[in-house]
Amino acid sequence: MRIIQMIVIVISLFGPPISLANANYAERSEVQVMVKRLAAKGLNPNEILTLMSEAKRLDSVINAMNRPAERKKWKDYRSIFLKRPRILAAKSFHQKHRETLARAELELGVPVEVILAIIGVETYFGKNKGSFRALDALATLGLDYPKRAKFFLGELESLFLLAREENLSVTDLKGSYAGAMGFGQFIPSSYLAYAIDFDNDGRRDLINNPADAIGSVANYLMRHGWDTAYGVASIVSDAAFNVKKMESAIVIKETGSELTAKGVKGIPPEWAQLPLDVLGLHGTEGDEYWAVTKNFYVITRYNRSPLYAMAVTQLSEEIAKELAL
Ligand SMILES: [Ca+2]
Repeated sequence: MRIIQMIVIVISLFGPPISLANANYAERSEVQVMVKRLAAKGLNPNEILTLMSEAKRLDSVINAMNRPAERKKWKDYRSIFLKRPRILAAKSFHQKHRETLARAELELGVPVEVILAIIGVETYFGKNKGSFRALDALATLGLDYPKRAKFFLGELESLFLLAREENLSVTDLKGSYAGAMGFGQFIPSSYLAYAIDFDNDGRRDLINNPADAIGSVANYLMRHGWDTAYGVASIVSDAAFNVKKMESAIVIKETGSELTAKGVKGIPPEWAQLPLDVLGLHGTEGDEYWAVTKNFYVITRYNRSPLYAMAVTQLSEEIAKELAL
């Protein structure tokens, strides 16, 4: 009797926590609604429910959502991405994919160094594509993270549509804690909308095919309005009065000459007629102010954080210098 009790205790201490691992997401009312919508688009409801019953709630995903890198100040954020090894990794990725990158710039109008900087910041050129199952990450956030539930439930739905469209297995798809996948970390809805087959093999593979990833990053920026006619950001001074909140979202509204007339110094003369905003950042040597163009805004369509967009901008400049582009 005692031995049996001990065995029971040992099993309950060290055995698999079956009831905890399985959150029974298939039974949730939100999932039933999602399944109905997907069924209306021709997906098999039983297959989706089976997959949802296999989806796991991951506390690590919720914890990661609650401490994003974007909460850092610019001086700390910058040092994560503007390091020498990442610039050298860009160089070696460029050596391998030089022709594809050049073709992306030619056909889609986004500079090679900007494409490289995005892939470099997102995944260190494919080295850190993420090891969370997209199904688990999106189910956890869509069903157990009320703050962003609506958004992530939408992405979960897109994940099923994506798997059908690209003939992928939902349970094989891996990515970040937020369900972003592949070299450029596309969330499922972006994958569906902006991924392109850039090597013409009949598939859009952003996870294992760097050519498709390169073309798709460029396509994403092009479709959001990238304009090769002008730059991204230029440092200015005497601009503090024009910045309501440091390190906050930008609104492109005043032209360069309007800002100059108000007293902002250092706006590039070729930006006189261009709509701009001024971004304030807490830099290593105190507060710094940048005039930013619509291209900067376009980068924030990839990731809303202005710190992210500035990291991409500055990394792209370092890469351009290194590659003599
Ligand atoms: Ca392809």
